[in-house]
Amino acid sequence: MSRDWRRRGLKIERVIQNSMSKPTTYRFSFGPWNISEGADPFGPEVRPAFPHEKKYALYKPMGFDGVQFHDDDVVPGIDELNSAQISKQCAKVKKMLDNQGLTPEFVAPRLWFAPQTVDGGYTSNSAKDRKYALDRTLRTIDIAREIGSKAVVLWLAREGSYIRESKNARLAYQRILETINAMLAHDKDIEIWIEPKPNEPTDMAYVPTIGHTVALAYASSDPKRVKGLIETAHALLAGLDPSDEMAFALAHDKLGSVHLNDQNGLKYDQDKNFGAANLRTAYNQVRVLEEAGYGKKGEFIGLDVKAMRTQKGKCVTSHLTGSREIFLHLVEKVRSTDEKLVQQFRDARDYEALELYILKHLMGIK
Ligand code: GLO
Ligand code: MG
Repeated sequence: MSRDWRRRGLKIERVIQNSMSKPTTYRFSFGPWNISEGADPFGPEVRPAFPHEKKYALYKPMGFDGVQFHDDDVVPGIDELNSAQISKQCAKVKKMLDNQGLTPEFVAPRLWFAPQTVDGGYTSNSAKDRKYALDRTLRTIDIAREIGSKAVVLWLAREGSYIRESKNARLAYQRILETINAMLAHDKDIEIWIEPKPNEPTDMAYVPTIGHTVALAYASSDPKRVKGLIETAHALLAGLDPSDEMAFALAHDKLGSVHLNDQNGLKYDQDKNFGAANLRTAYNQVRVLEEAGYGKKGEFIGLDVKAMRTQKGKCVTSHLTGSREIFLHLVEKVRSTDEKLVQQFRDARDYEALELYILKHLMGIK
């Protein structure tokens, strides 16, 4: 074991001890797109539109303190505006956030809608389109700073391919790294949180897992400022366990945020309510976060959940409050797990007994 790893091990132990001594008070966030009108690829909206501006007043009463933004959630029509107009709009949003007592958790460049990003942004084969993607990303950093956010999220939606031969994958990875370095150079304080996803909309994405994210972070010009955002459904789509993905990021001190939700098998990205498909997997995500003291430095419990299309109503939010509630119940389950007993089962290598204990604990059976 190298010195560095031993030191990191000790640091992790300290974090665990700290997290045990004082329970975390969790703060929650979501993005305005999580209140939607129910459109899917096969049909239109089924609920009346509810304007973004009105959504922000709902956060606090629902128990949420953080707002996740796309650049054009902050500045609608961003591509048509000059920098003075963008700054003016940012000041307006900042004032609204301050008035509501809300924290802007992050801003993400929406690089999957514009005609310039049809075949990817940073990894497009067109130099002109790559320039559009970079310019828009640097503008996103400025927006984040102006509204008081310390992080930019890169969900690399179209950085991938539909057929392998369409792009040079090695070059694509280098271009993603160059972009990250250009972002770090543009602003000396901003953090970059990459949100990996293995597919959808592309068939094969270039940064499919947190392992890829962490490798990019270490290869970058300022590894401390490059982290990951792990979404439950994305990890499951990659055939991986979301709690192990989170544990990997946490072991490297690289978990910027999470998008908790759920996913019923290898299908389209479902963004189901947290715990809805697999309560035990949800419990294990909470367990990993709680054990590492996640949230103690102000990290948010971010949700990325979608209301069912079948749900009636003008402004459906029950999937958000429900997911938050389940998270908090699972925190109680984690805190009331008999860790001494778990240790005894581990020592005896009696994982059958451990499994039964966990299942009964989750079901509330003594
Ligand atoms: C889609 C992603 C997406 C991002 C959001 C923030 O699969 O989860 O919702 O989280 O655009 O970048
Ligand atoms: Mg997400």
